[in-house]
Amino acid sequence: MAKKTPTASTTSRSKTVTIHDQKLQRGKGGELHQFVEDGQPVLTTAQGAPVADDQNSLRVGARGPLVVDDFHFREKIFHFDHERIPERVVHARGYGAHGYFETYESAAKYTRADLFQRPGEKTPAFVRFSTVAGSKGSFDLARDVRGFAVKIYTKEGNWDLVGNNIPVFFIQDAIKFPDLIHSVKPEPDRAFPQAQSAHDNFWDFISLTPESMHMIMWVMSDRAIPRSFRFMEGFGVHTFRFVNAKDESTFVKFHWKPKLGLQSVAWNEAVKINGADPDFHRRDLWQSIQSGNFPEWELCVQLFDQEFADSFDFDVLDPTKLIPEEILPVRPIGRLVLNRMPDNFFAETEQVAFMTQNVPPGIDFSNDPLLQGRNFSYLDTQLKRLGGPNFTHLPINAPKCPFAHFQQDGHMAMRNPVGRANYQPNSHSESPRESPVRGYRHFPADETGAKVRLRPESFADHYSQARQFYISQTGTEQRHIASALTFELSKVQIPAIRERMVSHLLNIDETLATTVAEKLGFQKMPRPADAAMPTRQDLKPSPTLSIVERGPRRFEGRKLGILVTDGVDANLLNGLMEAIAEEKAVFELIAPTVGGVTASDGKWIETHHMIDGGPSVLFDAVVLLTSVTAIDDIVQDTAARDFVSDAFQHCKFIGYDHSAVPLLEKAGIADQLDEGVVALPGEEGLSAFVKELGKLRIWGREPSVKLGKA
Ligand code: HDE
Repeated sequence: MAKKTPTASTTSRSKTVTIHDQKLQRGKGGELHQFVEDGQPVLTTAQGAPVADDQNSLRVGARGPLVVDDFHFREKIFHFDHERIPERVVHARGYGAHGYFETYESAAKYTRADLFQRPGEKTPAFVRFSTVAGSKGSFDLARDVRGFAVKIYTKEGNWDLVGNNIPVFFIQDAIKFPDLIHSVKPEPDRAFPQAQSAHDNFWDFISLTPESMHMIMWVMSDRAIPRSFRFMEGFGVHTFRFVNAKDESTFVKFHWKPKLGLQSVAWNEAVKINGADPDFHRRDLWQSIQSGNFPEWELCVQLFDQEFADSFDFDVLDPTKLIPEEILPVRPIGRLVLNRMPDNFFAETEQVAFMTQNVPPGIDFSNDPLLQGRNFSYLDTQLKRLGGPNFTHLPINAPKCPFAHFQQDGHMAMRNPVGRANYQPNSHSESPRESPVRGYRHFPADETGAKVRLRPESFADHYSQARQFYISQTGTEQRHIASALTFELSKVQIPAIRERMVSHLLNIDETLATTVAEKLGFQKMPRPADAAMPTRQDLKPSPTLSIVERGPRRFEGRKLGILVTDGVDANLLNGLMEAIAEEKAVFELIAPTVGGVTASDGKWIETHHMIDGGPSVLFDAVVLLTSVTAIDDIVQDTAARDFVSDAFQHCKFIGYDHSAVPLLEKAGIADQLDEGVVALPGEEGLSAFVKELGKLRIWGREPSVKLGKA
């Protein structure tokens, strides 16, 4: 059959071309796959046959049975029935974004990793944030560790730094991982609770696992309820190795530091966010990237040699320990910017396969037994989840550098090797060859020893760093840890588990232990837990471990909630919106009804939320801009009262127009006003008010808040 030449370039994307007198559209991959009629693509089957009717299945007569000839129906339902793949056994709920890594300066002295050689060079990256325990459909603000998994598509292969937002881990040996995870997941007989550690099984396991105490302090702190993915740190956790071109090794620990500083929410707030917006974290990332506010982290490293490792108080192979930044400062070597959301959640965020063993030349492992166990585990999980060995063919997982190997066939093979030879060695000159110079060389560590099952003595101190973390927190943060422990243990039904936990707390901090015991109604204190290493080291506080100490002091990247009514002072509102934009923050307007309000200048202002759908827990600070004519109605609205009393209880700044005073009264806070409740425009003006918001919270208010007096 004579073929017509396409009328458009075959390399162009999303262009319409004409072949065989038919208009066809190119897909993003350049493939010809869509008929076009009147500018709109024609629906087809997966085999490409145009579909005439997608509303009615093929049947005999108007009311007769369906017929098996209906291949379109069969294919459509078949595919739908197979849409689900197993969710990740841990970190099932996640959200990802694309971006790039930019190198600050050459780190060639320490590593030959190609991505760290040339200052200013950008390398594509994909990041997936996650919670650990909850299933895919669970809520974002669970008290949980957050995954912080980064895939960097380097010119010498993908590097996956599969980290968390907490620098230590619960266990020291990967063989305990299934037990840890079974204990935190819903209990097997009753299948609840979902996405919660507050239940017997988790605390039973933890209280029998003293090595988890350091991590438990972190998980009970506000680190486990971050305000946004954008405001949390990431950690590689384990000690890795950098290896340079001379095959010299330097130990390295990786840290991601958010440019906008650290921020978490309060527990009461987290609980309410989960109801108001279970997608709070993913919506936040989506909105900030879509609006061009690209989140950014610096990649920092702690570099050290064997001599430092030998002199350090703890074993650097023990993943339940960190190296305080005050002892070994972090050094920024590049930055990560997230600037593009995936086109399709499933294709990218769900199918992305992270594996700790994905390292390019120049990055190597240490003997951390948890890391080594992980290197073994991640390949299996991808095979199970993605259904075959060719998951590296999926665009999100494929390297972006050239690659050539002899792996072939298998389910869903999309890129089989070309040419005649599919074996090595061969005598074909065009066929790929090993390269001893460029190729990955494992660091030739000298390893000897008997084959044994044991835990090294150097891993035995489980309490010193747990205490160090606790004493490094501000009073507010310490109170939050005590409340979190009390809440979690209050859900434990077996008294012996609660007691066992308090006996560990006694080895960490006596006041913490007594506070928790009192709140749990203990009649007498248990004995301190027996410790594998009886003497706890008296470590100095490490202020870098506190969130509050290292707050951002800026409102940039945060969100103000402005409650408005009809008659709102137009000047005040416009001034506030300008001040917020100047600070590179954002705002949303909340109104008593859906749609909008009419301002004092007669102009209609569209609003984002009706008050019931826009509670103050969704914002970092709030402002009440009402009017004398509307205030009588709004004070009757319980959602409006909660808006104010929650903001107050959560120690947020509240700005208000003088007409809103009755709302403060109705919310029961009028006699407790402090420096965080500010009459607007205020003596210093709106810009000064917005600058002040950078303090984020008036934590000093927390112990004295009294609600319900209206
Ligand atoms: Fe993971 N972990 N893990 N983990 N992990 C998985 O791999 C595992 C550990 C982490 O967004 C699984 O693809 C073992 C520490 C993140 O896709 C699985 C051990 C740290 C993610 C697995 C650990 C992590 C995972 C499940 C004990 C922080 C999500 C699905 C030795 C440094 C990645 C998957 C994503 C996912 C195994 C411990 C981080 C089963 C055996 C420590 C961020 O392979």
